[in-house]
Amino acid sequence: MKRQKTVYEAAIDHGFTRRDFLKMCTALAATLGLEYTQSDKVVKAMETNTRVPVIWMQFQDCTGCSESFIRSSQPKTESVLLDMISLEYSEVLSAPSGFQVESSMEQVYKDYKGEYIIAVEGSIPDDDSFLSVGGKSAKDTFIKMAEGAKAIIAYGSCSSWGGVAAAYPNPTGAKPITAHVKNTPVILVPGCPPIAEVMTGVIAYIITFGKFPELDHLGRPTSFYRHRIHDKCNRRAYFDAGLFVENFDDEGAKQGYCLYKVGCKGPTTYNSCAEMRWNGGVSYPIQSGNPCIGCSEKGFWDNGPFFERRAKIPGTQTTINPDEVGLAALGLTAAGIAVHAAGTVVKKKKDDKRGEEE
Ligand code: FSX
Ligand code: SF4
Ligand code: F3S
Repeated sequence: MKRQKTVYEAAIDHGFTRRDFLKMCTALAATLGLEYTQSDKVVKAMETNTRVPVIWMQFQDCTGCSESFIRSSQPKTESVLLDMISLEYSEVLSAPSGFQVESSMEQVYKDYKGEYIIAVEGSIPDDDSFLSVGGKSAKDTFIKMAEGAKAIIAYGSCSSWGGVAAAYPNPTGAKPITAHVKNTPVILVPGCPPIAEVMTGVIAYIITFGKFPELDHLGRPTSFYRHRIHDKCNRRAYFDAGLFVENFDDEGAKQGYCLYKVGCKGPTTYNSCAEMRWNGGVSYPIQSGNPCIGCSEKGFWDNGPFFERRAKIPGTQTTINPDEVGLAALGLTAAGIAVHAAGTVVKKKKDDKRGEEE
């Protein structure tokens, strides 16, 4: 088996100083949710761990996941791509193309069997005639590469759940990649696309610690998917006060009121948008005036219609009625909060149940 450079060696080769390297490790420790004092763990790992060969496969997708990934601000994409991993195959980022790049995939399979990681975006069609890459069935290539991989990262809602291609009537018979994986561990990083820093954070964690971060019952990293958008939403005070946008151009919209009545799915969507935000922390859909459409949830394309108020929060049977909660604003504050709190308890129970059912 060929030896890859350590992350530290690669960083020095790419012109980093020791000081730059230590700074990178401290920042990375913060992204991984470690205490400042634990950054020496990251330094040690980066000095000894060799770069991991990565094969980035694309199936039925829109390339939005790659587009998101290359915009990561912490860890910076270039540091992930140049120092932590050795990206051996990517339709978007590899310099070679055609048979040349297809043969590098074959080479990785031979040289690093059991060691390489596969990152996947896109779903896989049941019928081979819908997708071939390099003249071969994409499904067969994936199955073979998956068997030789150490781990698989499913980036995006398409590879995690089926995504847009699997939306009704699912003409290609699209399935999530887990339908074709037998024994290799898979981590799901859903979102259409996922947040850049979540994407790089997950891969950085795996490379630093040589294992997956803690996963929830659906296989998603808990550190990024443990909260509903609604739990951390910047408009949440308006929900609790019963102040809602009724139409996109009304006074409530100008005031930044809650978007529940114009279809927000934040109450049933698990993702880090409200905490981490997008584009290096600048904003996220709700902050920018658009309801959450639940893009990280299973089957979200069919969970519509988008932008229409939901009679009740689906899948949870929560009995919160925004009109009743609205009474809180007229003086029934305590009662309103009680209604809401009860709703949240019900939601929590149902969520726990949801996990058992799925
Ligand atoms: Fe799917 Fe990735 Fe949506 Fe696109 O490629 S998760 S369609 S944003 O980006 O696979
Ligand atoms: Fe935020 Fe949507 Fe919840 Fe309103 S319903 S508080 S906009 S997540
Ligand atoms: Fe998607 Fe909702 Fe975040 S639509 S990007 S999960 S706010």
